[in-house]
Order: sequence, then structure tokens, then C-alpha cells
Amino acid sequence: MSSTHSIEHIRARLASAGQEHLLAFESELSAQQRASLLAQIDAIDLEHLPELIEKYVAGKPDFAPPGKIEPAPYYPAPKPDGSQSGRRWDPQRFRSAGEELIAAGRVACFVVAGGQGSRLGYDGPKGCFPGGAVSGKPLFQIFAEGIRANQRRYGSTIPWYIMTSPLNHQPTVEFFQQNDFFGLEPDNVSFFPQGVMPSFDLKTGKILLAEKHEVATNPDGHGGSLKALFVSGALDDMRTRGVEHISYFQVDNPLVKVVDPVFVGLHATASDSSGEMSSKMLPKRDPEEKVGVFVMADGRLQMIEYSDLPPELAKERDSGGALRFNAGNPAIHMLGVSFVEKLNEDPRFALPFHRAEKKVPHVDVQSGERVDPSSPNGVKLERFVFDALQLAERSIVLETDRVEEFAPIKNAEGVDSPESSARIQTERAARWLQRVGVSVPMKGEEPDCTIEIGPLTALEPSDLDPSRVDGPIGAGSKIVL
Ligand code: UD2
Repeated sequence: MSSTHSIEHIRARLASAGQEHLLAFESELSAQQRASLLAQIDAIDLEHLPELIEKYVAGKPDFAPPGKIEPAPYYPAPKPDGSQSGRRWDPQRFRSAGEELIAAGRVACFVVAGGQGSRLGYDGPKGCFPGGAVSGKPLFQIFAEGIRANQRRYGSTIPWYIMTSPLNHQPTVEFFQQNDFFGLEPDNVSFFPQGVMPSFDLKTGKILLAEKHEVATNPDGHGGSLKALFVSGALDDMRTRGVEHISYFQVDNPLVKVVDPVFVGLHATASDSSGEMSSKMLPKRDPEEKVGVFVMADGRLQMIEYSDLPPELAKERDSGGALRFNAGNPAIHMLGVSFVEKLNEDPRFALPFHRAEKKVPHVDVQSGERVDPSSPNGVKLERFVFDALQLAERSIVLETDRVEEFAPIKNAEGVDSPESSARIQTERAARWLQRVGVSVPMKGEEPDCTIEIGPLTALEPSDLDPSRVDGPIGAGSKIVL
């Protein structure tokens, strides 16, 4: 096929989708730029585009709350002193089951690291951001050390899959190469980019051009991971290695347990789990906290985004005064390899899109000038991984403790910032040290120092050796263990 023919063919397809402006600068492009633009256009599902724009860009799909919403049942967090409230269960039994699976090499780690991190204002893959409270270790290194510590403990290999996006894939891979994979075996670390969606003009529904030869795109959301795991061959690789379960976490949380034996055990062996998709939950701080909430709706576990939960339900309290809908989402899941395979075997499998209005820099098709908007001018469409919960037969939720497992870095300052994360990391470290008899200087309720405990030193308090702390910890000091 000659290039003229293919351009004419593509122009006709674009015209019927109302997007012929994408070729506005075609005559100015070099042969290489033209070929690249045509390949990008070719990758867009033009046939279904008008329908998609109608539904999500021109229209704002109304969220219809499911008929009957009940709070999601969950396994209450095991308390350090062994006490329990709510549903009775035996954490030790599930821990042993999870440990067996990890030791047998049946569990892989999976981090979704394709996001753009624009809120943090950091110009690079977010995993390269210094996340350690004192050491400034990059987030990727903290996870790598978590994996190494678990491999050492269980005497097995825990392969690690890292989802990037086409925008940050190369720098992510290079970062690992430059840092000798932070002590992991390179063969056991895989990278694959997620898919992208075109970004649309908010007013007209036209696809924006990032450059004269480049379509503006955005990563297709963490929900895109379920397809990307399949398309990239990661699932096949897991099968070859005998992996059955995937420990899923986000790149922004340095306190995450990269693999948690209790959670693995519940997901894989509890009678009310189909071993397909499980979740951790954090009790919400207050009704207004902006986290999605796990609910039971029409007999199935679902996540409802905070903006979609009717305010009267968000505020409802039980007889003890606790929020009824308290199961906030820290975005930590277990996924069954067969579940992700099953989803992808259905050619119609697609999670719904969610729409976000964002600032999208672009080239104006009339003037050819670059536009750097100061207010949202574009629509980005993303899929969310938790929408897959409804596709699981039986899905369990495990409560976790904020200080033990959740110190996300999302914003440059304030809530969920490097500073708040360092405070939570210190609070956890102080708790662990006090538990093994080391005293920590306090100012009121808060530790009066900054402490970071690396995963290779301790995965839990009982791993700590108090004799490793040199003398008393001084007020205002910064220490790394
Ligand atoms: C997410 C949840 C929120 C809460 C919070 C916990 C959504 C919509 N909201 O909020 O309910 O649970 O996390 O921390 O999920 N990512 C990709 N590819 C993409 C988009 C995102 O890999 O296309 C990754 C990103 O790198 C990060 C994670 O997904 O690791 C979270 O993304 P986010 O920052 O957009 O989600 P956030 O913090 O708004």
C-alpha cells in the first residue's frame, strides 16, 4: 500500500469519526513524522470513537447508585496484643497458608507505576522520587528491598512486575539499570507499558494534538493494568514460573507490605473468597475524607468513589458512633492469575471509563501555535482497577492500620505529601521500637525525631534487634535503621 493510499484511507476513516483535523499539518511533516502520526492514529479505535465521545466527553455519565447499598463486611485488623473486635477469625492460620504460598514461589508483586504524578510536581517516574523519611531512598528501592527481605525470609523467588506508561517506560528501565536493580536479580524484574487513550477537547470532543505529528494521549488508568498484564505477556511469564497470585500495590506508598502473608492466605484460602480479587481497607478518618468506599451492592462487593457515595450514607453512624460506611480504599489488592486470564479470554472484556477534566497542553489546529492552558481544557478517560471487583464471584476485604501500611506521597505539600509520609513512617518506626523496649523521645503524642526502618532491617517489629540502636535516641535526631 502506497503512503498516499494509506493517508487517503486514514483521512476517510478520520472524517467519518469527525477527527480529520488530526491530519491538519500532514503536509508539513517529515516522512518519519508522518509515519509515526499515522501509526498513532491507526492504534485508535476510530469506529467506536463517536459513541465514546457522545457518552463520556460531550455527556457526563450519571452515576446511578446501586439499589441497596450495605457496608462491606471485612476481616478486622489483627491487633498487636492479639485482641479482636467484630468478626472472629484466626490470623495465624491464614498467615501460615500465605507463607506456604510465598515460600512455594506462587506469589508475584505488581506495582502500577504508569501514572503521571502531576500533583506532586515531580518531573520523572514517581517511583524514582525520594520516599525514605531519612535516607531519601527512591520509592522503587524501598519496594525492591521489601521484596529482597521477603525472598530471604521465605527462601523463594518473588518476581516483580512493574507497569509503566509509554511516557515513563524508558526512564524507569534505565533507573533500575543504573542502580543494579537495587540488588534484585534482573531476570526477576519485568517492565511493561500500559495502554493509552487519546485526550479530548472539552468543548468540541475533538482529539487534541500534542505536537503537529503527535496525538495527545494519557495513560488509560490503573484499570488498564488488567489488560496490559495479558497483552504484555506478563501473565504467561507468571504461568511459566508457577505464580498463582499477584500482590498489587501503587507506586506512591512507601509503607506498603509488598507481600503480606495474612492477606495472601485470606485471599487464596478463606471460604468466602473465590481467590479472584481481594482488597485491604482503611477505616475512614471522617465522612469527608476523599477515598473510595467498599460497599455491598446487589449482593456484590463494589467500590464507590467518594464523590458518588450519597452524603447521607457517608455520614451515617452505627449505634457505637462509628461511621457505617467506613471501609476506605488504600488501593492494595490481591489478584488471582486465573482471574485476570479469565477476564481477558472474553473479547468483550473492558472496564468502564471514568472521565476527568484536565489541563492538556496542545497545538491549536487553526493557528499551529502551542497552547499551555491555565484551566482544564481537556477530558482524559481512565479505567479503574477496582471496577473489576464486581466481576469476582466472592471477594474479601481485610482491615489494615493506617500507620502500619499507608503513608502515600501524592501532593507536593499538606495531606499525602513527602512531609506527612515521613511523619507516618516515623510513627510506625517509633511504635515498633517501643514494642521491643526502645524508648523514643516524644513531644505530646508525636515522636520528637525522624526514624526510618528499612525493609531489610525489619518487616515487622519482631525482626528488630534493640541492640542495634546506639544509645538513647536524642530529641530532634534523624536515624535510619
Ligand atoms: C487512588 C484512588 C483512591 C484511593 C487512593 C489511595 C482512584 C481513582 N482513586 O487515588 O480512591 O484509594 O488511590 O492511595 O484510583 N496509575 C497508573 N496508570 C494510570 C493512572 C494511575 O499506573 O493510568 C497508578 C499511579 O502510578 C499510582 C496509582 O495508579 O501508583 C494511583 O493513581 P492516582 O494517583 O491517579 O490515584 P489517586 O491517588 O487519585
